[in-house]
Amino acid sequence: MRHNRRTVLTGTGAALALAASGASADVTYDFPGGRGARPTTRAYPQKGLMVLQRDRPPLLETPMEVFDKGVFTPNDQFYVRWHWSEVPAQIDAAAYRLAVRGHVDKPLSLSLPDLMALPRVEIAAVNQCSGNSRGFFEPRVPGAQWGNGAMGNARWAGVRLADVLARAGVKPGAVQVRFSGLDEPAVSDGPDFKKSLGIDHARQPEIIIAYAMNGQALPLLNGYPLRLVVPGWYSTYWIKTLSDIEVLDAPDDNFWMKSAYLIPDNPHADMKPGQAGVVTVPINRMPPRSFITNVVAGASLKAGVSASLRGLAMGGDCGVAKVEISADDGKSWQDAALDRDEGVYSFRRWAARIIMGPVGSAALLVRATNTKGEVQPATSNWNGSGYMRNVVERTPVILT
Ligand SMILES: Nc1nc2c(c(=O)[nH]1)N[C@H]1C(S)=C(S)[C@@H](COP(=O)(O)O)O[C@H]1N2
Ligand SMILES: [Mo]
Repeated sequence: MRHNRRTVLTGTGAALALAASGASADVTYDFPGGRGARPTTRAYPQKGLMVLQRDRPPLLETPMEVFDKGVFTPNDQFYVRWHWSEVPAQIDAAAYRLAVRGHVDKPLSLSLPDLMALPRVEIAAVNQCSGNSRGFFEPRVPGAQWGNGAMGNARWAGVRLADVLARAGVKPGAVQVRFSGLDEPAVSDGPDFKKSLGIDHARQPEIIIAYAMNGQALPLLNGYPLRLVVPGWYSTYWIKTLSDIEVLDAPDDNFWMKSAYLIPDNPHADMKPGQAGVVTVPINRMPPRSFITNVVAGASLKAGVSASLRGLAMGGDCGVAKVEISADDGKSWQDAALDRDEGVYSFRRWAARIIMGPVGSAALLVRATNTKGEVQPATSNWNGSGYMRNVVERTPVILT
């Protein structure tokens, strides 16, 4: 089912020109081994100031200071990631159809009004790229060298995937549901971007086909008019410009499930560089993470007095139970106060006052524990694809 495909985003042309002119670095990530300088851009449609990671396809990162402003990430600074450069440039909403087909009783072709006639549900959820924070891995790994801004939190509104599947009538023997959108491979033999979820997972009530994000239609670059939202799971499954849902009666062995987005099959997706015989599985649920958002690396703070810290935490695929901070590089920990709970899949804001140590260099740490009792590790995981980075974040500061 292919329709509504157009190319060349007007704004992308402008961004290409900016990149080609060799725009100077506007942000510098503290990546091991350097190479962290990046330009910022305002050249993309429906987007404000973004960090430009790549222009074709557009990979735009949310500047870190945005995360200090609120628990939800504004649509115009929400990060953007596509695999193929032929991204949909305009959508004819009146002609848009979502196909539901495969191992079903009654294949469907749903217009946007058809879809919106189903019960509306809302859920706050973190959308995080599997490769978020990849630039911090040591040794360095190939792939987009993201800082920590390939994540965002939004209130998504739409309809339950389960309701749509029920309308089509899933036949006995279904094992997975496969999703794809309007974007196309740049080369004709490239594999179309498709991802699948197990049938039982696909029927969970939190999985929605979203038509709104923070109370507005999705920005085109974030998947207008429809995207899948899979709360608690990495965003590789959150298919944008969702146009095709296919119920499968055999496991999906397409490239993006069988060969890409695989992680070592252990709780932290961890392995040693060069390690042989590592068993892999498709990436799936997210672990807890937390960040200090009001102090940047290298900042000067006053020694011996208390300082206010605040930031964000996420539980992964469950809620945040606890956030702790340390002003002495992890020797002692203190609980932070958790802000309003927007739902288990949302970011959770936290705040604390903590006494700074004596004059000199120091490190501020933050760690989250989720409601399953999982806590962030003191040392980072590592894997060759740079997925699922997780470690207690450390912010070096100078006390004066
Ligand atoms: N149609 C389509 N959906 C997609 C992708 C894509 O390339 N095409 N990339 C996925 C990946 S890997 C990520 S990280 C998220 C990024 O979502 P965002 O651009 O809205 O932040 O989209 C997901 N959905
Ligand atoms: Mo991603």
